[in-house]
Amino acid sequence: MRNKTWIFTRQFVAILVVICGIVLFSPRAALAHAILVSSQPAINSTVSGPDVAVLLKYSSRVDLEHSTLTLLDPNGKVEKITINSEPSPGSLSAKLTGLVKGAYVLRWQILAMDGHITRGTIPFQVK
Ligand SMILES: [Cu+2]
Repeated sequence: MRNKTWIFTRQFVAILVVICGIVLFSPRAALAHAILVSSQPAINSTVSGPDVAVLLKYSSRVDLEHSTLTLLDPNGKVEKITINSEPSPGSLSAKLTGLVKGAYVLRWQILAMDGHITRGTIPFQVK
């Protein structure tokens, strides 16, 4: 009973099984929310001013439009920092300018592609 419809159906089922397998097993990382993997400046590090480059790397892709960076300066003033770009998927960059000597806290809040928001803080010193 090998007519054309039967062969087509078998191929269709085979393709379906392959697609399901790819969806279920391959992009595990893409389903997780974003965790900070590395940061520049590093947490609790001391860096030179007045300009400090920021590079944050996450464990999954992030939605830049719904992600924010703020900087708490030594005087207690909070400033919103513009996110410049996504140098590679899951990372973001920004530039801090005109920093004086003292203690700062960079706060990040990001939206991962799975719809989860994560946030954290990066305290650092400018010498
Ligand atoms: Cu998540």
